[in-house]
Amino acid sequence: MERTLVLVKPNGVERGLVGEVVGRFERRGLRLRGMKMLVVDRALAERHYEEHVGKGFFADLVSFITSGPIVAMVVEGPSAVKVVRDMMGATDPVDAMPGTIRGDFALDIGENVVHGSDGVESAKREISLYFAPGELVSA
Ligand SMILES: Nc1nc2c(ncn2[C@@H]2O[C@H](COP(=O)(O)OP(=O)(O)O)[C@@H](O)[C@H]2O)c(=O)[nH]1
Ligand SMILES: [Mg+2]
Repeated sequence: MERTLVLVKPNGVERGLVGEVVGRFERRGLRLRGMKMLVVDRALAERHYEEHVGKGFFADLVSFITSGPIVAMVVEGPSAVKVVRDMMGATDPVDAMPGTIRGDFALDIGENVVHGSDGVESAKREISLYFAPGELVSA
């Protein structure tokens, strides 16, 4: 079993896609172990996206992720990191396959509706940024 962090980004919340995104994971058989709505502040955004510090799009990335409420969730299942990434589709929605979340609901790389951790270690780090241990439930 693995756990991964999923965010519905501000445009996904604004567009009313939270249920759509959560429903896809639930119907696939993945389990929700924690979920909350919050507004990300600059400090959390910079820690979350620390691997992208110095890149040309970093300022836009921080500005966007802090621009409105997001929904953060911990999703659990077999190979959850890969399964979720596959269901989200390519980072650039123009390259994302139809049937994926980004392939069905996005066209702009900067506003690609969802975030999913890219590995088991980054998932642990990112989950701890958004959730205290007591906020997560066990199987
Ligand atoms: N504007 C812009 N945004 C980007 C670019 N690359 C990545 N991003 C954004 O930064 C986020 C984090 O990048 P990355 O970790 O590489 O992609 P992800 O793991 O698929 O979300 C992506 O989801 C995009 O929203 C880029 O070249 N231009
Ligand atoms: Mg990433």
